[in-house]
Amino acid sequence: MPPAAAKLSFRAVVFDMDGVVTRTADLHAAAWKELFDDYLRARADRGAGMFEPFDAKGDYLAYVDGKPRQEGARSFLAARGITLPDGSPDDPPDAETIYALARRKDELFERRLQRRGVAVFDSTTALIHVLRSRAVATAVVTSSRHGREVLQSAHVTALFDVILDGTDAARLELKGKPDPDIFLAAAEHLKLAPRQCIVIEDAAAGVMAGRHGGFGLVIGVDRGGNRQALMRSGADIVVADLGEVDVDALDRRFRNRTSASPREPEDAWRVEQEGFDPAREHEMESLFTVGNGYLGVRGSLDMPLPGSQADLFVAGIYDRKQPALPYSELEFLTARRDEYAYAERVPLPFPYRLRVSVGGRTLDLVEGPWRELRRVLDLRHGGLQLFYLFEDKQGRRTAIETWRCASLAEPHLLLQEVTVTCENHDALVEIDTSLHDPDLADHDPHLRALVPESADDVELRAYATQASGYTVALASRARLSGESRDRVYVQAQGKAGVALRLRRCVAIHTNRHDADPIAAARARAQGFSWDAFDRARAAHEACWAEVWRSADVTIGGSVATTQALRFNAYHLRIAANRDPRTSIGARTLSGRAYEGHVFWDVEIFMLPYFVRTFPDIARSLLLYRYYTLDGARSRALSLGYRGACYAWESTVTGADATPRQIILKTSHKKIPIYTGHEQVHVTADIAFAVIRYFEATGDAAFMTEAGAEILFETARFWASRCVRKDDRYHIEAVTGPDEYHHTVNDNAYTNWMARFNLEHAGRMQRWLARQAPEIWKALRSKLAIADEEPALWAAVAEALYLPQANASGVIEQFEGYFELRDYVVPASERFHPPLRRLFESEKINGMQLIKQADVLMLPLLFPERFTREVLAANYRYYEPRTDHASSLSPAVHATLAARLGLPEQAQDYWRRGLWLDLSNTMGNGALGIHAASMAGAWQTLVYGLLGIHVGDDGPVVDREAGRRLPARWQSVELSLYHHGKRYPLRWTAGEEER
Ligand code: IFM
Repeated sequence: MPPAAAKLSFRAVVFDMDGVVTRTADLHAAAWKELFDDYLRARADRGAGMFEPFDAKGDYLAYVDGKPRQEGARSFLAARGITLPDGSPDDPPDAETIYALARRKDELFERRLQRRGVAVFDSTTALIHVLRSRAVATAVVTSSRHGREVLQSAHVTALFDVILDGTDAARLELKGKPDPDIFLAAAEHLKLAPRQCIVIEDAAAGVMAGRHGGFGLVIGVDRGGNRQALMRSGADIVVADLGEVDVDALDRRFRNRTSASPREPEDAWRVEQEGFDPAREHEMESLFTVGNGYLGVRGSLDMPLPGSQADLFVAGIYDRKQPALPYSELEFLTARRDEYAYAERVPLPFPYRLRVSVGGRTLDLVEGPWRELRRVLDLRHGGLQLFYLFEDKQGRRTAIETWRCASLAEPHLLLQEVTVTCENHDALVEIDTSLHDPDLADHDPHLRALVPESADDVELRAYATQASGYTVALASRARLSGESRDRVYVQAQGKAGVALRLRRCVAIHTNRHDADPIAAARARAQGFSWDAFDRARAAHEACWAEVWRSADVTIGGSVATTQALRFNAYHLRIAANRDPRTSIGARTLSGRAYEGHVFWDVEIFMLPYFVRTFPDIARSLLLYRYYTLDGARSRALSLGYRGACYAWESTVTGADATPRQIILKTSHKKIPIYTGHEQVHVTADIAFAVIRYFEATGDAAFMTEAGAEILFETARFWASRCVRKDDRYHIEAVTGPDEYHHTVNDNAYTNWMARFNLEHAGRMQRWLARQAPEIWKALRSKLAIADEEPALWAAVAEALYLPQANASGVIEQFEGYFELRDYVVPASERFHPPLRRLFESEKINGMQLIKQADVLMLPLLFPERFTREVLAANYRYYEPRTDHASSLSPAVHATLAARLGLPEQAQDYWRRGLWLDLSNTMGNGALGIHAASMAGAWQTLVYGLLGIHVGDDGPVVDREAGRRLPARWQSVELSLYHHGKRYPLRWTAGEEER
């Protein structure tokens, strides 16, 4: 008798129909093509735009695949900048409405169906038979109204316990994919929870729906060219055909995945990862970073592997560029920059390093053999746990559990706890806690090891940076439980089932804060009492409880969304500290990308978040700009201007650290980078943030001590940077936020921001002269502000040319932009890092293709200055021309789509930003998380989806918010600061109707 097959953990599989079960996807694609090509050609013939045919692959997959017909038509046309009225279901097929087009598509599809009949994928039906023989229920869903007929003609209805098609979806008022409604309804009909089911889909929108519905596992089927999109949309596995699926292997994946997917409220407090995938290990290290803003440590394994990027970063520790380290992508490098000693943030040795051996055998993932690995990031308490299970050929199992944190209460202190249990055997256990890295030169090429005088009970390590003269000292103490002395290397007899516990503290100091960092590290480590370990942990956790009082956002009805929001809030908090001499790098202290440089990301994307959650951190981030004013002044001078011109990429002195070129690793081609000297809008962005901070906090002390000086010096810069031609001022040779176009004149965004800067400097001068005349006097003399200067700022502001909306309501991005070759971005080219574009940088400089929101930043930052019509016209124009190669872009589009009453687009863009790191949707998480996107997603939720308005009486949620929020949400709770007071806010579904 064959052995009985093991019971499977998943209870049902929900199949998408077209392209997964039936071979109907190509019929749909062909019908859409015929429909759109006819329509677009007819439009072009009457002079409304150029004819650009529908791409039956790219456009089909991106805009219509998996969606209900009306939605598909609307979303493709929107991508081409065409908006049609919805019309009504009775519209004749030749009417120019969404309903009419959808109906025509239906007719074209039916005609094809009748001609060709329906074939099925045999591998899919074979899988269904195996599943059913193993007591797994099956369902099929489709947004096609003909779903049932199609299944009947294919003779497969008997294979499914539940069938839901477009007709059912309309009757049940289910929203189309990427909303998860139809999958959720299938699970409900099966009387199962989504987490007990697997979804199988071939469309990116469907994969997203499965993911957002909280299904246990989502399988993508790539029938050609769609693998990346399916992965980016959140597929756990992508196969070319279901013939590749082995049900038992699938069950293992399901068990691993479901232990990681959030379902219970408590799951929203942690992020888990099971198993080990060498290709994704660097990405995991970024996600599982612990830190406290003073320092960050990547979430590497305690026993690092040769390829681990087990970095410690201390804020503000930079050194001269090492060309061998990556810049923003692994595929390119930047040259050595000898002239600047603070060009690159320094990776430092891993402070939690362990070597463990049991019975003389090293236990790590190289030596193995390991059976289980799990990482759990405890968001609530700011700690990381790792669980390893090793099992040798003789079946001897050893479990290692570790916990680590970077204390939020005492930022120079790291704690670690290690438990080793020989589960079913006795053996000698050895734990070596030495911080020595034999490959220091490779891992940390900036460092020269110093030889500090060692002390008996403390392991001391110190390093000097090559050019910048920093000293970093680490002092580590470790003690095995039950012992009375500390040892770097411990040995103990392990007994079956008995846990051996080791605790460690590591102190980290640098000469940025301590004259003698080695002594300071030693003193802190030696001063640490083991009796106080639990107290130190409790103090750290109490600080996190405090963090969550201000930063927590909970979504009733979506554990996964709450988890993502908390994950982002966790990362934003561990990126920031209250040291006004440092700020937040684009990828925080979680990775090497962008060399730890500080961009406008802080002032425009993150500041609005900190201002409302941790206003003291916001203040400190602005003070960083105050302390780097001297660098900005020297920069303005060296460029031939007055005042202060902030660095596009900044480190610690205010000097510009942007590389002048990058080098492609493959071809060694050198690509010039213009952003450093041209992206001057950052100067006005900082002034803008100063004003917004002041408005939100009323912090007059900040304004008089630092803010006003920033405003005056930056206004001075603009007054000298603007050039007068005829009767107007212009700003020439700049790069706007869209980095695909350099050396342009009158970039609308730059000009608007400069004008804001000039105007507000003038206002502040008048305010200061009135409120604090002594301070104004002192400042005037310190900065040698001539009597006529404030009037000049006002005059330049007044006469500064601001590109205006044209007859269609569209503002030209810069002089001559509309004359460039038009380019509507196909879906397949969206949301990728800009690497490929770099190969053709000069070509794209001549096209209308843009990298990220540029003109659209204006209605985002100045909502009251643009009518709804102008906002809509610009959104319609620029959105299809944007490839979102920057992680900053989705949140901007999400907020504006929400304001425009386009909830589906808003939610779609929002999810992209919210899950950008957790889903690694840009594929470049290995070098660190994307802090601006995280904070941008928070801004979209608060100001876009919830429509929160902050008036004199504090923040208020818009009564119409429910129209923009996902239908499944029952409530949102959060709190915001305004003028020193924290306002708890709540939105509850259905309340507006009451
Ligand atoms: O500041 C951004 C810029 O807008 C696009 N490139 C990446 C930078 C860092 O995030």
